Amino acid sequence: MSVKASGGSSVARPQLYQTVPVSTISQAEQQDRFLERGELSELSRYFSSGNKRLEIASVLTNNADLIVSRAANRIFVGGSPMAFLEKPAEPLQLATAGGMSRGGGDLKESMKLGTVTYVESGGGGFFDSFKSIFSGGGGVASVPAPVSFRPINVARYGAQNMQKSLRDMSWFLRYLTYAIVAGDSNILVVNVRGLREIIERACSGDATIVALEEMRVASLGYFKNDPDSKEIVNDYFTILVNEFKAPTPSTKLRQRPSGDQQGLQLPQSYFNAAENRPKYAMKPGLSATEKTAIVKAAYRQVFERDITRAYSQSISYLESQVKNGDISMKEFIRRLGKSSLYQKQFFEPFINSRALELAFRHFLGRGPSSREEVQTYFSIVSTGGLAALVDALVDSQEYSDYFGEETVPYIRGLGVEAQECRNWGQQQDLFNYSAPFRKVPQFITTFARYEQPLPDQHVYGSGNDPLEIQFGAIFPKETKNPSASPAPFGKDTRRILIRRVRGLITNSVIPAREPRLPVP
Ligand code: CYC
Repeated sequence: MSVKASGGSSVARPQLYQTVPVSTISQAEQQDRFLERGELSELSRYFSSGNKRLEIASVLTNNADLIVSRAANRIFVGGSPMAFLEKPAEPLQLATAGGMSRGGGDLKESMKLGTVTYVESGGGGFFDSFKSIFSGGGGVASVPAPVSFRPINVARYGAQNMQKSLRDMSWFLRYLTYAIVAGDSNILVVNVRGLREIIERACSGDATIVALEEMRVASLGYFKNDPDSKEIVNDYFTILVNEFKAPTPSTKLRQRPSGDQQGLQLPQSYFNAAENRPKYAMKPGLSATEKTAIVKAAYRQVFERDITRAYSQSISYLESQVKNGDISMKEFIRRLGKSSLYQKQFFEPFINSRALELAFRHFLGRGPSSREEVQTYFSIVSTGGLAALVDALVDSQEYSDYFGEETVPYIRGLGVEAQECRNWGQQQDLFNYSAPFRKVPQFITTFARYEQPLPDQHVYGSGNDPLEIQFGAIFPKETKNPSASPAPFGKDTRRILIRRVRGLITNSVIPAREPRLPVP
């Protein structure tokens, strides 16, 4: 079997944004509970504002060019910026709430020619808002720009920069509509945080802020008579601007004691977008309810379910000890691991190498990350059984670095920590609730496969070139060792025979076929 680029999983994809329903449900699901009243009423507010949110998105979408145009005209001088706006090939067909359509072609032409700079709206708020500036009628006026702001000269700025600027402005607006529909600002946070630094390479960040503020004013102009919508639009623009102003976050480095696994980087956006996982730590001053919640979190981590509810079988003496502070959370976890319940659930039904993988999940919150690591812990469990394995994991440097004495171990998946490639699919599988239903070990076989030589890379397939002399050898000998992989159609046997005839190899270099698996 070959190793796939995905490392054995095609379905694990990072989700880079949240919506109100998704984030609420994922919180409740992580804690095995029904939605609470507060959450239900938040969802209810979200759903009842649904039509309004769609309407807002629709109005902003229909008027996107006008809004962008107004911002562009504010920050650029000496040309017609809108000529640089790239349009998608497909015209948008939306059920319009604002109900306006514009004559596209002619307008675009005139803008290109520079004859039209401002676009007149068919019935929206843009032009109105302009009028109101001059009439002083309580409408929306442009916000004053910062003193350091200088308008950008179109000719000097260059076509490419202009295109990017116009593109960016319409992207900002588009992402704003996504966030409004999702009811969650996550998609803005993930995409806008850190942009300032990139954009400032080309021009001042002040210009972007002026443009964003101008888009805010233009957008609000469409909702003059609708205070609720106005508030929603305004709130999301505030988030957008604040995220843009915020400093670029640094990537997170992974800490590991061993040199080869140290320093993998997790981009901050993955961290921001990750589902929010509460961490639980047992501290002396907490209330009884809080302590119970923490103990439950420990059960969920070690037994994958709340055992008090699922089996009415609490390990009550341990539970009261940890609640009283007689033993630390770390000790509690260790003893849960050595309990007969754990033994029955996660040790006895499995061969040692699978029990080891599950124990990694329960006590370190991750899957094994290298062949060496598996081998080390495999020999521990083979000689000392479950108790030794639990001790080794709980006493590891990594355990104390991440969880210390007080914190309940947690799953360190995507968004919590940088993930490795070599165990990617297996690790995603291991985090599934269904992991204990799988009896066969996954990691060790995968790591072993990685250590085989590269598979047959002959351009025409070496099966078509049995003597390997006609098409030339294009790979250095050491990377091309076709007979090292398991013979798919028996052609290896033929090749070995042929080679032997040619006196190229002897018996001694025919490598072992499969990596030897540890036998429990
Ligand atoms: C560049 N603007 C970029 C880049 C990104 C974005 C990722 C770097 C990649 C590239 O050059 O294409 C923007 N990415 C976004 C946005 C979203 C996203 C908006 C959605 C949230 O996912 N940009 C502005 C101003 C204007 C501007 C109006 C300056 C006044 O918003 C210009 N953006 C601008 C320029 C570059 C750029 C000139 C090229 C920078 C460079 O080449 O160094």
